[in-house]
Amino acid sequence: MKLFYSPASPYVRMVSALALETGQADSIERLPSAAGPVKRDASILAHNPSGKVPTALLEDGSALYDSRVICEYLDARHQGPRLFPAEGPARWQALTLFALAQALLDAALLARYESALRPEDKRWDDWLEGQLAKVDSSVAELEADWIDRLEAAFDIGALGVACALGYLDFRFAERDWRATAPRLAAWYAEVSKRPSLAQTVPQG
Ligand code: 99T
Repeated sequence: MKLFYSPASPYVRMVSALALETGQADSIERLPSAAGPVKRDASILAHNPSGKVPTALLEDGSALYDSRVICEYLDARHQGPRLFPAEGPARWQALTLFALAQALLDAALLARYESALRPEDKRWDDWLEGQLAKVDSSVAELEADWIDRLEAAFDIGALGVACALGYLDFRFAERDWRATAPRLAAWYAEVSKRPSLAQTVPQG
């Protein structure tokens, strides 16, 4: 599989970490890319109209996106224990937790683009605060309602949450999400030791 890649992207990190967890990292060829919401990358656009990373290319040239689909595709392709539970409540809980991690990230990324990309005279503080409030309420929900499950099982939901929290450390270190989420912070410190996460710390 070929993968349009960015070392800063938490969504790409989910794919890379899952590939490491499932012993498939060597089968992925990284393609350099420069995805951006304003200046778009024509090489990605040729395969994915959103122009976003991750975008994967299969042997037959067909494209797979987004991170959720690529993760589930890779998980279906190996023989070891699955990160996507196959059925029952475990599956729906894992997918909901994964969706929560994605929603946290979507809000964080919009906040990042607002403050790093948008010209200063066009910024709207209330909108930025609205995105950061989504990040904060997601962290609060993880601490209050998901922490027992996070401590009990490492599945696609937990992997997604770890990548989301890693992105907060990477781009929003000054906001200190740990201050209001001590159990989540302790869980994250432990889970970050997994080679799949230790080897994919965001850079850029
Ligand atoms: O918005 C764009 O056009 C370019 N942005 C991206 O490609 C980001 C890179 S993270 N990726 C996504 O938004 C993917 C979201 C999708 N739902 C998925 O794959 O799950 C860049 C982070 C940073 O540099 O701070």
